Amino acid sequence: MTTLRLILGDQLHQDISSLKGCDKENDIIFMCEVWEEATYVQHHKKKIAFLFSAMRHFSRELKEAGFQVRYTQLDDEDNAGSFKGEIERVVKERGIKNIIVTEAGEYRVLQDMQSWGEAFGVDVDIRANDHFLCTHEDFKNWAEDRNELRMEYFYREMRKKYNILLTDEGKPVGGEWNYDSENRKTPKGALDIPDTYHAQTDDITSDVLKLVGAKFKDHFGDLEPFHFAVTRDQALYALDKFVSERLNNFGDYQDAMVQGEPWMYHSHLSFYINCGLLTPMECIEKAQAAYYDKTAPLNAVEGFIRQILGWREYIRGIYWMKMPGYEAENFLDATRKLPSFYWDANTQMNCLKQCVSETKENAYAHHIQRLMVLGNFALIAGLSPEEVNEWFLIVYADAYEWVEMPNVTGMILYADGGVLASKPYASSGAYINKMSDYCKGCKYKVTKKNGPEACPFNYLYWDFIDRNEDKLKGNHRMRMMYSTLKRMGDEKLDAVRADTKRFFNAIDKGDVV
Ligand code: FAD
Ligand code: DLZ
Ligand code: SF4
Repeated sequence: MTTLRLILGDQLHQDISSLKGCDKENDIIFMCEVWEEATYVQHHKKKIAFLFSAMRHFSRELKEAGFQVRYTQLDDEDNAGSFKGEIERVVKERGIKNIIVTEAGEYRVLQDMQSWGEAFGVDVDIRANDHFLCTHEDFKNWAEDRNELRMEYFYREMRKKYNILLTDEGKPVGGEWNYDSENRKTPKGALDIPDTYHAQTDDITSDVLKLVGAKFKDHFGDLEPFHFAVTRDQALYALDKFVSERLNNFGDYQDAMVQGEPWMYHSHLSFYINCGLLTPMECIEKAQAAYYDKTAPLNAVEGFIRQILGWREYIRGIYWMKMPGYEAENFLDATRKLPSFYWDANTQMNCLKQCVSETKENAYAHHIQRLMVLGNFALIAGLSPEEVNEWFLIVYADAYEWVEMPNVTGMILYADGGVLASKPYASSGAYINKMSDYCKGCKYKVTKKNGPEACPFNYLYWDFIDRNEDKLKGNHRMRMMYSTLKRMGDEKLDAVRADTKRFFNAIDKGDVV
């Protein structure tokens, strides 16, 4: 009996659970590029090109490994345009009775999968994705009965579970679980940042670039230059290059932003981990080995491992715990539309201009740009969670709803009322000025609090605190802000409110702010 084994665009690893026990003689491995997936939001052109090229390369590797692969390209005449339509087509053509698939990363697609059995009269075996390091059940068990969920405690459990950076006595190596306080250096003088990985364009990628250029003209972002890794070998090379060249500085400059340096000392591995080309554990193990080999310091290695073993798994746990319904959360009742400069970078706020331009060019921005510039503005300006979620899902090549949504709804917008983060990550221009050199080249003055020349982050921050007093003043971590607000006096507060009003009026009129 022939079994159909479906592999989605973010499941590109030969060790994926849907391939376990595969009968190479009889079973069909099925992959499809479908219009619905490429357009349910208008993904960045580079993101589509990256996934299609990686999918095509992966299907070639599967064939070389002796699997029988059926692959539908986007422009194939009979392409049904959706996962469901494509599955129906193959099921009918081949008289399929069994489908095996690894569970989808996104709730939307999982729901679709769960309907196939009844719709097509077939047996659908949906298997767990064991590339993630915490199962849904383990996360639920950890989260149950806790008053507050905090990443730090989850992360310590994960360190113990996988015996990562632990002494023989089970204590954290170096004595501390977390070295974040060492990871906030501000760059002084020129940094010597190594080049990022540049993959060569082969025939497969070249075909995909032509296809995407023709079919997705209206989508956001620059298609070229394109230099993502698109095979496992290339992704492994990018990982090794990161560990040998950047990891030693990863910790020190983790929170730093420098104009003209979009990549800094970050790993740029999220694209590859999220689509399956790399496993999270191999990234963790290589970083850990660098510490024991004394080629990278503990603050860097622990910091990097925490992002993957801690944050990434915690974020995913929250997503599945809160879905469905997480997409509708709006604790602060934020309703403002996304300003057009999130698309065209046409703003005089230099920090936002730089971060949006780099996003458009690279389908990448590093964490602190996403959090403290793009996200912080969205929070303090009261932008609608629905619009902000859609933007973040569109613009980054590593974006899938399971990881994007908790970062946006929970981490930057506090729209879940504190499930993910203990307080809103709101800040004025002072933080951006401390951690970057953006303010030097800005029309606005970061030291000015009010008036047309003042940095908009300064008055928007206090307007945010003032506007949300009822909802936030009970949070003990916000106590200091509310006592400062109380001391501010009516005159200053009126100026904050007037500046905020002027700023939003200008945006609403279509002025460049
Ligand atoms: P590094 O700084 O080198 O970190 C190493 C790895 O840790 C990353 O590759 C990633 O796998 C993991 N990681 C770090 N932080 C997080 C986090 N907060 N959540 C999950 N994983 C994390 N990450 C995505 O993968 N996809 C997204 O769509 C996404 N959207 C985000 C939206 C916002 C508003 C914010 C604040 C963060 C978002 N992140 C997202 C998390 C983080 O910004 C990216 O993972 C990171 O910038 C990717 O670049 P890197 O590989 O160079 O990361
Ligand atoms: C992001 C994406 C895009 C743009 N296109 C496809 C596609 O055509 N075929 C496919 O299998 N996967 C694609 N993906 C990744 C899927 O969106 C991802 O697998 C699901 O969202 C996971 O639930
Ligand atoms: Fe951004 Fe304000 Fe600095 Fe300008 S002055 S770059 S708007 S933080």
